[in-house]
Amino acid sequence: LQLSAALKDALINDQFHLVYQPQLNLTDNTIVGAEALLRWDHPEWGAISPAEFIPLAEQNGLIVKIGEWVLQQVARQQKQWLSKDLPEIIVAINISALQFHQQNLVERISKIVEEAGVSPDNIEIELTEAVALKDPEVAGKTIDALSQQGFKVSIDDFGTGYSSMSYLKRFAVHKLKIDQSFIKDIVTDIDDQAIVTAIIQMAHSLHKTTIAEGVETQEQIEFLKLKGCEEIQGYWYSRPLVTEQFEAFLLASN
Ligand code: G
Ligand code: G
Ligand code: MN
Ligand code: NA
Repeated sequence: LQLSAALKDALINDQFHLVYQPQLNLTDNTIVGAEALLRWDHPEWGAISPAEFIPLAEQNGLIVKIGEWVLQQVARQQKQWLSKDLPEIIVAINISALQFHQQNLVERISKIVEEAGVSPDNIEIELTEAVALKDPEVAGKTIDALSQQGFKVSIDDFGTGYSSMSYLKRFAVHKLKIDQSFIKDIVTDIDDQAIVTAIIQMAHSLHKTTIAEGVETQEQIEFLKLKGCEEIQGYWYSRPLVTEQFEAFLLASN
């Protein structure tokens, strides 16, 4: 309860910041994008994990304001990077269930991006399978509307939800993010190998790309390359970085 109450002050008192985890294209070894991840530094309690506070923010409804703050930060950041002549990249943000199912979501986030003066083309919206499938008909319309506005849409933690494969065919989803639980033991576990191979093949049949999450070793990369996975994200390439570090990373990788 204390934590939930403190969340209300966190936005006002500027206790949130974003870190950016770079994403690598395996085909040409260039940086393609980054995932923006939220961090909360409480003045007394220190760093609190989003795994802990996001569910609370979902419960008390603050996640909508927080999610809009995240998008605004990302869009402003991209505008700044462009004016500094840094390479243009796609930044992915996580959208929670409550925010996704909000009325006028598409208008609201389009407005935030427009006000920042950037194009939706460089913003990727990550939805979990649970979010996308809660009400597939409604979700499908929202996904298609986002896509029509120019946003990219990806399915996060793919493979962990109850996926009905038919929705993937119908929705304007661009990318599947293969959950890190399947990647962890991929070099030795033949079941994980089978699952990841199937996900990549299915994604390709449906004209979608794949990114593997939680990649930590070169051996994992070799397997993923062999199977045609396009992109990776994980500690092997980079941990999530604060803005200044990320800018340096961006410059160094070009
Ligand atoms: O970055 P980290 O591993 O600590 O993130 C833990 C969890 O919190 C992940 O599931 C991640 O998707 C989620 N998360 C991180 N940042 C955000 C955010 O800005 N919004 C939402 N809704 N979830 C986030
Ligand atoms: O649920 P989502 O995929 O949005 O969460 C991503 C989370 O995974 C972040 O909290 C991030 O810190 C974490 N993460 C990113 N790369 C790695 C990795 O290589 N290994 C592990 N164990 N965690 C990672
Ligand atoms: Mn994510
Ligand atoms: Na994930």
